[in-house]
Amino acid sequence: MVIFQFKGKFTVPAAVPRFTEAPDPKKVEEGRKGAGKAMGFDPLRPDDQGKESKTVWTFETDSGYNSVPARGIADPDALNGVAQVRDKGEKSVYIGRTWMGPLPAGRYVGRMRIKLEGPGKQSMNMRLLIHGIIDKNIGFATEEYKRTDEAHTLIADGKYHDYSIEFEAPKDGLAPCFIGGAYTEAPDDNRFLMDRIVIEQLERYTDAQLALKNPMQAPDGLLVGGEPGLDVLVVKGWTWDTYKLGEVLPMLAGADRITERWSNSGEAIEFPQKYEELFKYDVVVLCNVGSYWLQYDGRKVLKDFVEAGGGLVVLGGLYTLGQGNIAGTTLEELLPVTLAGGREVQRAATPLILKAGKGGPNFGALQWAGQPAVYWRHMVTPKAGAATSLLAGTEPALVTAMVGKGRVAVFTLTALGDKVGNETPFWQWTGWPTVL
Ligand SMILES: [Ca+2]
Ligand SMILES: [Ca+2]
Repeated sequence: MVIFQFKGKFTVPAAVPRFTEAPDPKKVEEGRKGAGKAMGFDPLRPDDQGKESKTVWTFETDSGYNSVPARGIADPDALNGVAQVRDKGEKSVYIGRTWMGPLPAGRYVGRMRIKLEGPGKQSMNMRLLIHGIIDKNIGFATEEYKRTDEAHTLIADGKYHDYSIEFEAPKDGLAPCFIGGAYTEAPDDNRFLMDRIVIEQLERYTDAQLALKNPMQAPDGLLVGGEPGLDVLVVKGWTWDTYKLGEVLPMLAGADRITERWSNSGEAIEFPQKYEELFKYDVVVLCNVGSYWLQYDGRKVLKDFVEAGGGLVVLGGLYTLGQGNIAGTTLEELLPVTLAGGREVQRAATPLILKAGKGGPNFGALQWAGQPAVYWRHMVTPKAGAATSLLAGTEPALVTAMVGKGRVAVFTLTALGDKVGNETPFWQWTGWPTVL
């Protein structure tokens, strides 16, 4: 049980409440396959329709960064107790929410939860803005205006209703803005409230769909590798230092041949989007990095880079592989493993001891006496034809395969967990830098 204390005091009950029901195995399984997104609604409110899944995002109009100059007011009907308001006496105010994203490419509907307290004519104009891509105005009004479009008619019955706007995000990483104005001809008689905007994905575009919209091809004659010598592009996500990337890569390539990009929680910041930018490297290392922020262009360029002879190393963690929204992308096609899904990083019942497997590289000569151990690992499966040159217990720890002229290596282990006995966490083992 996790208790969040927002205000006041909470006393833990003297007698710990017992669980009266065993967990539903079907729900547990569903949860394991989910995206692992944080909840954005209040599960204690039965009227909260904020169904949470990897395709629904809830944006309160009174929290998060919002550049719409709107005012919040306490409202018991608002799902989080606060809504934007055009109060009595006000003829016209700004309402809305900006930067609702980043979203993966696809088709969406934005549902605005709005309450009108009558009587009198009221209207709302909503500007749907995705910078550089969409900028259009959608009008909504009460029926006194005798609008014929039912979907755009506002209901002034003192209750919250959802009003929808559909839109397309033609590429990954966009963040729509709903910038609106609420207006009335009878400011002393009525009030307008906007609680939240729920963005629901109607269709996610696969990379195959995006490829049709956006054909890309490496320029003729462009070769992988750039200057002579090893050039490495590394995206340093969380636990990069535990993995000792900061020591190992300079030993391999020399510090001046390493280009760093950063990732906080899976997003690769400023990953190359053009063939000429990526093909000057020999190897790309993605440490705990997911697919969204590579964007379609970055994923496609990376796939063509590997097929043309580049190397790709993927290091496991909470934000990558099945937990990095890689399924359905060109990145998934590159991987020598089949992903398990949104909860695939799981703790081993007992530490899994690393040992040499089959196929190159040959790790047989390393000092195995230290019992290098893995605690949490991705529950992924090697694809046919892949080599498993490192094992954790009997499970694959390093899986490699040729893809076109290039090679891909996936470490299914994560640098997470605590020592429990005489074993050594693998990242503290003397052989680990050699393996990496
Ligand atoms: Ca609200
Ligand atoms: Ca080179």
